[in-house]
This record gives sequence, C-alpha cells and structure tokens, in this order.
Amino acid sequence: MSQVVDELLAAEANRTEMTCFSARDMGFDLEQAYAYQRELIDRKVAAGDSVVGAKLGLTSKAKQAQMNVNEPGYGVLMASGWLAPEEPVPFDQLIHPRIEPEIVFHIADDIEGPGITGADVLDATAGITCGIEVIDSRYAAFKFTLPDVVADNTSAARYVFGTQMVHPRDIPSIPHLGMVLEADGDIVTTAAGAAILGSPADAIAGYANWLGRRGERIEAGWVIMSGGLTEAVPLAVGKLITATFAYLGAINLRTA
Ligand code: OOG
Ligand code: MG
Repeated sequence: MSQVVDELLAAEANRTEMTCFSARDMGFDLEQAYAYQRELIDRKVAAGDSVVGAKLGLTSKAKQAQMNVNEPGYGVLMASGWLAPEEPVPFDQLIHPRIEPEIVFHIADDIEGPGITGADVLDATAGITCGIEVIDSRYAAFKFTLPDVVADNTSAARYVFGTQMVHPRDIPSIPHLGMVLEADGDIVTTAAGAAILGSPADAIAGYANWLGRRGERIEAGWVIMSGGLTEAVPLAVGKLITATFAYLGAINLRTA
C-alpha cells in the first residue's frame, strides 16, 4: 500500500484538499500514476465498491487549456459515483465540485485494440445518452500535473446520465450534436460533440487502443464518459444547472 494512495483516499473521505505530489517533490511518471490509480480502484473495490466503466478526461481543448495539460488522461467510473436523475448533488460530501457536460457511451460488446476506429466503437455501442460529470479534485485549487490527476482517478466523484438513449447511427452526426449549459436559466457555455478530439467515438477508439497496448480492453456493459465538452464549471450551492443536448434531452442538476 502506497502513501500516495493513502493520502488520496484520506483526502476524499475527510473532504480535505492537499497539495499535489509534483509540487511536493513527490512527483512520479505517467506509468507510475496509472499504477497508483489501479491501487486506488482496487482498494475501493476491496471496500465494497465496483467498476461500472471508464471516463476519458482532458479530451477537449477547453478542458486541456483550463487544466494546462495537453493530452487525455483516463479514469475509472465507480458504482458509488452514480446519481439518479434529479438526485441532488451531495455537496456536503465533496470538496470543491465542478460540473462537466459530457456525451456518454453505453457499450454492448467488448472492444479490444489495437486497430480500433471510431466506426468500430459505434458498432459496439448500445446507445448514447447525455451526462453531467461532477468532478472533485483532491488537490488544492485543482492544481496538478497529468500524473497527479491520473493517480487521483482523474478527479472522479459523481455522475448523472440522461434518460433518453439513442443509437449513434440514428442521429445525423455526433460531432455536430450541440449542447447548451445553463445556470438558473442563464447560458453559461455551449459546445458540440466535435469538441472531444473531433469526435467522441474517435476518442474512445484511442482509449481502446491505449488499453490494447496494456493487454486490456473495453468490456461489454461498461459505460464510458467521453470527457467534458467545455471548461468545468464550479457547482454553486442553490443553483439549478441544466445541460440540454440535441437528440439526447436534458439533465437538471441541483445541490442538496
Ligand atoms: C480532471 C478530470 C477531467 C474531463 O472530462 O475532462 C475530466 C480535472 O479536470 O480535474 O473528467
Ligand atoms: Mg469528465
């Protein structure tokens, strides 16, 4: 058991933020970061949690610019993070939550790289829904390097999915799928699917190929969040957040 994972689990449990490891001369490389992430997930599973899928992080220019990171980072979606539609976000369990509107892929068949394309991802997809991810870095002020945030399971905290599922081949184009994010009815930001590396399906193909190089695969039944379409927006107590997506309906998010 490593001190890095001990600290991350304690920060999450106690709702305390910490200075990231790289800023304390405790930095590590990306491979080691994924090993810490694996240990973190294994320890959550040992404590009763379970894996429901994956999350792509830092897959849009908006997110990369906001976090000062220039390549994606991958994380694990845990059952404990699930919020039912309309279930308020438990603000009192979080440190400094931010929200991200995302396109969510519900996977029907195993996807094993290398050589996977966006078309292969669509073939293996049962449907897509809209989603909002509530991220909550365990690091002070969301300040971190890519290895720091990978060890922290890419700031994963909570997530909610829309209830309207469509097959991606039944809509004209995922890259052109528009999204409007509002807070108390005021437009905060807008985006379209193309924000995710040109196409969310291509981004997931890249993830499958990355897993393939590690001898792993996307598994049938997984849910994959394809990454924040926009900058993450701080979640303020009492605000009603609404993310409305073309073809996929809307999600309302309130704080408890
Ligand atoms: C890392 C999490 C990034 C996304 O969708 O880009 C992420 C962070 O910004 O704290 O989940
Ligand atoms: Mg995200």
